[in-house]
Amino acid sequence: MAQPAQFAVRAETGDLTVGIIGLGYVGLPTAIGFHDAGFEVWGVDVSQRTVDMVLKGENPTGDPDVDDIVPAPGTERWNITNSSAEAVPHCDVVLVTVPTPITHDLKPDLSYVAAAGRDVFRAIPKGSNTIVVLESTVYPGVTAQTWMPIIEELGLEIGEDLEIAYCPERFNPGDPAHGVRQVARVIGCSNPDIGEALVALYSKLTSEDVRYVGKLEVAEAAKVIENVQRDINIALVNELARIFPALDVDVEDVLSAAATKWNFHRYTPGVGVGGHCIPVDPYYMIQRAADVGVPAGLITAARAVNRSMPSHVAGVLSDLMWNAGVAAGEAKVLLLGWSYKAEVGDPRETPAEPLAETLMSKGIAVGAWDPHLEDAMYPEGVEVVSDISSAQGYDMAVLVTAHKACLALDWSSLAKQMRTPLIYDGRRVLDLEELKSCGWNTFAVGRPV
Ligand code: SAJ
Repeated sequence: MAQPAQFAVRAETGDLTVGIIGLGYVGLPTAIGFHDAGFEVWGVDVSQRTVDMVLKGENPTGDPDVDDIVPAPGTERWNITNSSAEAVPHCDVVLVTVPTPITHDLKPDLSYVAAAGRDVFRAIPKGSNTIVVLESTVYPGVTAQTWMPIIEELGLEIGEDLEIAYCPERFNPGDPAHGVRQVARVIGCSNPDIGEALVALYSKLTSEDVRYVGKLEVAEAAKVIENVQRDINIALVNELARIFPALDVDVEDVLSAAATKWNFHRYTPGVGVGGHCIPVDPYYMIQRAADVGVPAGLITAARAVNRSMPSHVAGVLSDLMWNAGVAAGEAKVLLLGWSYKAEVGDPRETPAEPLAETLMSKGIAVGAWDPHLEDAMYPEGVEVVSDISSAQGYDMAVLVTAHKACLALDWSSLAKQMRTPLIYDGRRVLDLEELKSCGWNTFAVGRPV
């Protein structure tokens, strides 16, 4: 990599080679975005299946917005491999977009960040001053804590062989209005010149604001708290969705009334909070606060509220079916939607899973229909309904994911297929009056029975 000033000039003219490590739902659109912006791109993924699909111009991510934009085989400036050792020596800057999940005991799993970093650092030519940017969501301090020991172990020098920086991904699956080319970015780096050089680079990727915000930890913290705030806001409406029905008040009426105030932020209660961001990122902040001995009671409590929603809803559904005269041990529930979010085919951390598990633990059979998911993506025990017209004899239909395909169902026909026509709107998106006119007995999260 040239000196920061030259880097910025070369960023302006697209005369840089950009490496992207991890071609998932963030990395692949990022690689395509930089390629479209005129840069030479090297994309790396450890999964041979992913590499093979991308090389064929196919989309391995599951985000439909990526379906038609993967460059065709043989496209210029587009290099795809499973080897960082092959790619990194060609690159002036390397972006790392690997998963940062949580373990089963809700602790941050940084193994992908460490492994990707090690592969990249091993391949950096001495004296090249290659910039390595972590984009994965982590908590403040992780980039330095995870990567510096490896850099020292390999005998590399910051400012000579490489620089490290942090630029959080702000990618929103299934939302073309907020793709990698339309979201604002922040950049953290201990070296302001490198920070500003990266501003020049990312300004070629996105049309929105790009700014250097200071040291790594500032940018790391900003991304985590963006999602912590969202989790807390959702937890508030989920808690209210349990309080107001007990007061014989519909929470949606209350939230819509409150939303007439200029700075009330409207969120919607639901069967739970899924995905690889919102239910995960708060645990990074909780861990970091614990590391320094500062309590994170509110963040922890919000997670507990959102995690409790699937079992709470399962209890409500069981009572509703019992009250409707459905014999215990015979009850069958049909989940409409399984993916964690509308218009994407992604079951990660979906609330549908604990909802189904809790229902099945009560002896209630569970079927699921989601046109965005392949049959193999469902857990054991769930009856996969591939064709909704074949769903027969269910007692309760539950809207779990507000896919357009769910909203567009032929509700009259479905009512006739049910043994007991009970419907529970788990996302507060259905017209319950219309459903009632189709013969359904209607219920919803946050609505009095
Ligand atoms: N959810 C609710 N009520 C709400 C909003 C969401 O129950 O009012 C649920 C959803 O059903 C889903 C989960 O929360 O199960 C997460 O939904 P999300 O809309 O936050 O979608 P994500 O997880 O894809 O979040 C991404 C995040 N983007 C990044 O981390 C870069 C998040 O920061 C964005 O704000 C969010 O997209 C977005 O705006 O859609």
